[in-house]
Amino acid sequence: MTDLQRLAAVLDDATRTVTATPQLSAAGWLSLNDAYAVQRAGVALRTGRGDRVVGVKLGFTSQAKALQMGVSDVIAGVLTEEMRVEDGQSVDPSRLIHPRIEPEVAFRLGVDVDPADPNDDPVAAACDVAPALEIIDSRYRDFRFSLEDVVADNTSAAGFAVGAWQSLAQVRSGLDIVNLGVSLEVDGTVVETGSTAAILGNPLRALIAVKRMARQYSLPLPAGSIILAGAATAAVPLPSAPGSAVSATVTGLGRVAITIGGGGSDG
Ligand code: OOG
Ligand code: MG
Repeated sequence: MTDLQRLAAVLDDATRTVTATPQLSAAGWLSLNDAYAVQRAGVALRTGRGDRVVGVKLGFTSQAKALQMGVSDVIAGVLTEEMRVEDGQSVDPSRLIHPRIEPEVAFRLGVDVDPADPNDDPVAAACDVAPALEIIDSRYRDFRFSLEDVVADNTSAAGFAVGAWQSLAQVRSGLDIVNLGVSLEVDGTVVETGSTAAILGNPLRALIAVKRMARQYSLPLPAGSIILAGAATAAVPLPSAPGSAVSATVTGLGRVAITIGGGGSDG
């Protein structure tokens, strides 16, 4: 096992035992390239257990998030099938360390994008768009990290829910997706508001950024990939009370919701 694989195993254990771990960067030698290698090794541990890669997420594409976390470079992580929460379904908070939730926009690729092929246009490849929620759960103590730490930790990815997909071309023919209202609601109360413009000035730029990051860090972008463009607002703590509901609404795109499960006799 290499040192980088060992770090991936530490983060994987933290996830599986629901126990926060010290920041890796404290050791002082982890480069950004190393951090992406740790991320890949961590994803390999998941897929080795039967999980499946379903997409890519971006982080820190909005100022709201960069300011909240004190980290300003755009980062990319991997989404897997086990992270998926169906729209309207519940999440079990006992499997998460200190989860937060944030409203996002999701795209879906209609055709393969070869990150190395300059002729592949990721915006043209995106066929669908939907409102989305992301659950982030840093595996680090106190939800604090450096850029290298958070990349190694698969950008805090823990869960995501996507609302009803709509054809991106159809949406764009009637709606300018560059400035749509975004809100995050907890138990019916709006707790954060923003605009899709917060995402790199235009959420379609997230697709261009994803292709660039995919080329740099060996992330695959096959047809069907889900792309999370990044939160449009700051994240809020995921409520823990069973039955609580969280939703994200993007004007013109619709709404996606999850509820908090657990609290039953199985504890
Ligand atoms: C890192 C992930 C950031 C986003 O949408 O900006 C992110 C974190 O905040 O823990 O997913
Ligand atoms: Mg996010």
